[in-house]
Amino acid sequence: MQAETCRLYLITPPAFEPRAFAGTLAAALAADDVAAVQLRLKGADDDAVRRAVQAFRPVCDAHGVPLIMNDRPDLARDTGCDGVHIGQEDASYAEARKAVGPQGIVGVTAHNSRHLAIEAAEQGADYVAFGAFFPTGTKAAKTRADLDLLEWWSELMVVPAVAIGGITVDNCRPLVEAGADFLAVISGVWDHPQGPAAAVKAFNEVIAGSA
Ligand code: 3NM
Repeated sequence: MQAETCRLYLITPPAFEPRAFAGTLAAALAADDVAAVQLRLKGADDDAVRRAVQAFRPVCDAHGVPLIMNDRPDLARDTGCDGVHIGQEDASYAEARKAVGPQGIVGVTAHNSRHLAIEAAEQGADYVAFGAFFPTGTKAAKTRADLDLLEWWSELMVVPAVAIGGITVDNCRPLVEAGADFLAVISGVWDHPQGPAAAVKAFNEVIAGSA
């Protein structure tokens, strides 16, 4: 996952019916540029996660968008996902890399910590994720991150930075201008008043129009 300009990184909503949601996802991916899709199904059993991968895989493939598994390197490997995103309490970077191989994407949550981000980058992470930038109802976010962190990272480091947490079409511009490489979004896309496809278009318009 490399980005010349900032790109959108979609994360699935907290709950969905896989086949129905595959249609929603297809419409979102058809609307405009999306860099990656993360399957995030907290608390679901493994079979439910497998069914979701089966439903989403053809959609992501049709749009050339990598499908990234949240939390679970073992399931990422078993289901043939393109990568895995790990938090600080999930598997280690080494386990994640081993599961998805040298070509797989491994992303690591760094919260608001320069130290955790540098550690992940030195280990070989393909991106580090900072957050939460704004209040979010989707998750009880442990930390708040600020624009200084993004600016500092993007000036010093080449490993891409993902910004997450409460990001919407209306509030994302400063993150883009501060150097975020990816905007990871849940409710700002799936709960957009005009629907997900309109949200994907609108995010891309703000990104294109940012300095
Ligand atoms: N991680 P929304 S905030 C999954 O701060 C997640 O690490 C966060 O959902 C962090 O776009 C968050 O709806 C929720 O706010 C993102």
